[in-house]
Amino acid sequence: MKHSTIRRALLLAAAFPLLSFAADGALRIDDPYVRLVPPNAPASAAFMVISNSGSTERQLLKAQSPAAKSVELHTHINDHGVMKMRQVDRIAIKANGQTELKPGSYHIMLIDLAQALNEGDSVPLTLSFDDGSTQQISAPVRRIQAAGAPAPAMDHGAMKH
Ligand SMILES: [Cu+2]
Repeated sequence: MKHSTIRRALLLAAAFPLLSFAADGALRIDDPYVRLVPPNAPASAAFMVISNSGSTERQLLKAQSPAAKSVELHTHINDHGVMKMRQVDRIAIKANGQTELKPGSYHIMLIDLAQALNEGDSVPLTLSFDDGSTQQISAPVRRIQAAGAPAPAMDHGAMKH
């Protein structure tokens, strides 16, 4: 009972991520999700689209979540044909632009998961930006189809942290 109340609250938070931002309206988070990984996987990643309708570039500086011991901002680089993950200090969202966090590109790395993820679980995330604002979102755990896209999307599990 208590659990379902919490889940409902998380779903509401996911449905109305803009409420806390109504006054300013510059940053919007769309379609957040966390990759479903096998029960014993040490890490997963969160993806989303961050839109900036303001006239100045914004930077995502930090992400936090109770779902993992450590949360890092990552990107992928192409190192002589091999896709590798790298930690980054920040992820920029251009003025009047958007940045997509997606497999093979920018992502929020969830390292040392607190518990196994199940499809449909909601993972709370707090995002901190360079203007001092924060956004609390809830990202559902989703199965990602590999759909014939081999290396870039598949190498998460093999990466060492
Ligand atoms: Cu990563």
